[in-house]
Amino acid sequence: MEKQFKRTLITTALPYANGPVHIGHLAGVYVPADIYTRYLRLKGQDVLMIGGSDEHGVPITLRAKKEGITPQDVVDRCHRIIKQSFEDFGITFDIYSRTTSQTHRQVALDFFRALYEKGEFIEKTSEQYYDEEAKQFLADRYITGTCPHCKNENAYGDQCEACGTSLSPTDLIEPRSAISGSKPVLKETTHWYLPLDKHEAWLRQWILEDHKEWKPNVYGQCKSWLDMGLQPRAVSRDLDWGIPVPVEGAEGKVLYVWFDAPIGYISNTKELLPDSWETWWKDPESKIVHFIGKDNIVFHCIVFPAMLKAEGTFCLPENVPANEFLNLEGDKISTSRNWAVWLHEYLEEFPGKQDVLRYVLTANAPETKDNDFTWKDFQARNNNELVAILGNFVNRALVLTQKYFEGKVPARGELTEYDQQTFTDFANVKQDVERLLETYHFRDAQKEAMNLARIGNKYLADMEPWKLAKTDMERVATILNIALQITANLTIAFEPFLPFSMVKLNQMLNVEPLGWDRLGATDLLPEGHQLNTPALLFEKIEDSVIEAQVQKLLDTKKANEEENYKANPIRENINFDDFAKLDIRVGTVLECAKVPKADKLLQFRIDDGLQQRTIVSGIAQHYSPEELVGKQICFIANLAPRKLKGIVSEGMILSAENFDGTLSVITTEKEVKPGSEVK
Ligand code: B3M
Ligand code: ZN
Repeated sequence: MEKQFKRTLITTALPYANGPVHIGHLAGVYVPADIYTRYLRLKGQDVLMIGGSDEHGVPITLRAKKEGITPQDVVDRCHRIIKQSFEDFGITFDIYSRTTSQTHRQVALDFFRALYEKGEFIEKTSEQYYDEEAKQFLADRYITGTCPHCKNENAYGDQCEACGTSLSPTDLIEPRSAISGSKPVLKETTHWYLPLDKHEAWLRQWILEDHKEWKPNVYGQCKSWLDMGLQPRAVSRDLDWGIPVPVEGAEGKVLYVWFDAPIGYISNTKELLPDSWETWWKDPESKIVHFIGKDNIVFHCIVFPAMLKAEGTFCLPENVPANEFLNLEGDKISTSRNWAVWLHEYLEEFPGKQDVLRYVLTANAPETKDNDFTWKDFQARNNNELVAILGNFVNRALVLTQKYFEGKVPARGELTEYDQQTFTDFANVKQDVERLLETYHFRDAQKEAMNLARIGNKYLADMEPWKLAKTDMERVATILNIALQITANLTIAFEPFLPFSMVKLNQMLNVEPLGWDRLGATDLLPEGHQLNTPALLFEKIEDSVIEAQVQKLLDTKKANEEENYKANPIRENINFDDFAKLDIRVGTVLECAKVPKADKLLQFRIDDGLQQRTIVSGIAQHYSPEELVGKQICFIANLAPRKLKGIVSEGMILSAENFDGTLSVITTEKEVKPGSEVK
């Protein structure tokens, strides 16, 4: 038997307050969380939905620097916009607060102190790069230099993007600070670490044995982390933006953003319920569910639970139904490249159409794999489903009732077999929707609700009451009564998914929300009940509107490409002799395999015309090894051999880098003999 809980605490990932929110946020976290919350509330359960902005961390300081304002200015502005967008889309938080609040600072500090005093941290001193001009320690991404492996001059402190090797900042030759451009110096710094390795055993049991019901994408990611072995994680940073570490001698150090952010769930609960928040977090009768995106899985399934366990008085989450990513028209959504549909812009361009977006994002939710949002699909789902099925059915039922019965629910006479069958067809809707919602299958749950509308639509189309009106008004009355009962059921079933439209529909039906428990009933509207004048629930979206949205994205793409070109201008001229030094050849790929422990590298065996040679290339994220075997590729044949991850690479495979960073290897247009020169 599944455990029954007294109350449910629903948390939603705290978005970084360094920009507005987009459809990816809604689809991944907030719409499913809102559907779940609304559903539980409709069931009369005790539930809280907690949200807020994540206002610390390096990206916010960078944004501030770029704009010449303070980090506080950045988060004040972004928090306001984000909060408004959520409100506009009907995301029904019980509280939406922020991690710069006083309550949060206090709760986070107390949490840190509790762990510190219990000896749950280890302290480690290491040497890290320090920018003497900017007077600050440098995060890995803010150090650039020459890659020791391929000599790329613009490698980052954590990775060389040219050859794919992961680095630590001290590997770089001639490091430079990305902030001031000066040469950073190594300086000792002490930080506090959460020894995750100490928590590994119970985490394995708790996740891998006790929570086999978690979504496969979540379970799988946890398993691979646990199988790799957990390492201590620093919970502090050298930074001037954040919550100062409350320990003597920790000047200039703040809590790592991923330490304080999940504590934000707790502080926001406390801000909302100063007297009873602890019940929600500490009573084993509370069910805690974290709604997040897939990039946050490790923090919510491993790090935060370890923090809670170390503290000792909190409950662990019961489930973490993380979603995969939503892409936009085939490309990854990106704030910095402006590749997104921003919620505030959507509402300006599609006023009043919140539910259309909620519907489409749920219908196409990235529940098990990454999915793509396209404007064509948006239009098709609106026109073919919301308008043609749900809207059409409801409208016919209401308009015909106005026409033949002055808007009063007509009396139901004797039922035919078909009528009975129609009732039977949706008798299970409540049970089905509940089962799906309770197991976080939101797309399928919404499909069930739409199925109810399909049943209604088919019923009216088959019965054709408009034809019977000339001969058999009694029959028409029965048919419309049934259609109206289905309509009333739709207002219940769709309430968690399409809240705005169901307010309208309830208004047209002249009823207060009918109550979840009555879903499936066939007597929701009594005979003689007066309906209000109907209006259209949804309207068709024309091609021109969709084309304008697609054009807007094409313009963004073009602007990005121009920008990229500017950032990557043609280099200065060289002599022919310089070019002639390069010996570029065609080779045939004989074998290709992934390099262990290097997620970007592929190892090739190439037929170069004369013999075979090994080449290592950083394209593993763009090709699977099988795809390349048998292909003719171009490579630099006279590049001095060098070692990558212990393998001697004899040459370099040429590929074109798209502006979005994707790579495409260069092949020949016609087949040529291996060893042919490229000139
Ligand atoms: N702000 C990362 C993100 O927006 C982070 C989530 C915090 S949840 C506690 O993806
Ligand atoms: Zn390199």
